[in-house]
Amino acid sequence: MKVAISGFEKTGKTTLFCAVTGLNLNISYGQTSENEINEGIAVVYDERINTLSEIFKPKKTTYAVIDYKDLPGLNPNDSKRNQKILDNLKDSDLVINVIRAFEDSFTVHPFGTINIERDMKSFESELQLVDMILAEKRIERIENNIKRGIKEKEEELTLFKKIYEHLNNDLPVRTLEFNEEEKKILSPYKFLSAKPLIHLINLGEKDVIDTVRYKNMIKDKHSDLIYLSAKIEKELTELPENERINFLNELGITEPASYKLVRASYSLLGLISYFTVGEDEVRAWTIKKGANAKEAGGKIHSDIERGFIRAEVVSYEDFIKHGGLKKIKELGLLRLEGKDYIVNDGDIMNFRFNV
Ligand SMILES: Nc1nc2c(ncn2[C@@H]2O[C@H](COP(=O)(O)OP(=O)(O)OP(=O)(O)O)[C@@H](O)[C@H]2O)c(=O)[nH]1
Ligand SMILES: [Mg+2]
Repeated sequence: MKVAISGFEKTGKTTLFCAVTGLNLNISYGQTSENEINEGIAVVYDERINTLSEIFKPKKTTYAVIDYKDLPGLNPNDSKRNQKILDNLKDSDLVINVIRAFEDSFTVHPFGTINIERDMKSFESELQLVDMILAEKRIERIENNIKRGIKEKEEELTLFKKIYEHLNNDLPVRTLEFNEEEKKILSPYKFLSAKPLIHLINLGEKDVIDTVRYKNMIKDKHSDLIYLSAKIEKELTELPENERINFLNELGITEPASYKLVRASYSLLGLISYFTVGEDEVRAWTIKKGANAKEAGGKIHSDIERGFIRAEVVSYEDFIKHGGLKKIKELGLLRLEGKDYIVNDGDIMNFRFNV
């Protein structure tokens, strides 16, 4: 599972990447080369893990993580270069489009002016263009094969034509519905505009408190917008813990906005966490939403999946409400679940297995 940070040139992508990964890279002033890609890991901060750690005082505390990569910026006037860059989105499961809303006379805005809606649309169009080329190539290939008497599936041709038509109407593949058969046909093809997308509005430092001005700039209601200042977020990661807390207090907020962004990415990727607890380690384990107890155990070790017997489960809420395992057991709240149990986000689990 990988998140890609993309968008037009000089919008603050690398700054944001540093903020979420805690890496301290040089922020470039000239044009980045088209193969300059940064990769790193972002910690998924979770209040619940902190609380469990305070209770168990373990030797080790382990948060969930997700992979992030930072791509070079797109240029509105160079679609050839853009296509090469966007090729790197194929292996990503979620795309973040960083939009510049900060004023800075030293850094040229790719379009000359701040306009959030235009930049949202332009980025989507770049993705759609790549997808149109892919659909077009596929259609051509199938039609040529049919001409040469090679057997091809009629449904496949119809499907790619439907996708092409949709893109040609300036709509992303994401908004098309597919039946099971179509999904199967499409599984080897990586349409970029089918991937979940977050538009991230990179604000000026003075604007983080009052985002109303920017919210008014957008006509349509979008649920997938996140507002933050990449510069502030990067600076926050570089501060020692106590200074960071003071800084946040001054802004009247409890945690860095980049934590929220990483959590939003996690949930848009369809991921949830279950926890294991003890004196050695308190740990979050990442699973796909809908995974069963047996699969969840397999994340720890394949032996647990193979020799799965039962899982002892208590929800995080029950655990906190009753203050610990002893009381939970007395009250009979520690459930014994079988292999098909669908794990919930925040389940505290212990596996019984036999190999
Ligand atoms: N004022 C302000 N400047 C920012 C912010 N984010 C980035 N910048 C500045 O914008 C310039 C580009 O920042 P980068 O993070 O390198 O932007 P980028 O999108 O990675 O650039 P390319 O990879 O070259 O497309 C630098 O001079 C940053 O200091 C921000 O939130 N506020
Ligand atoms: Mg960059």
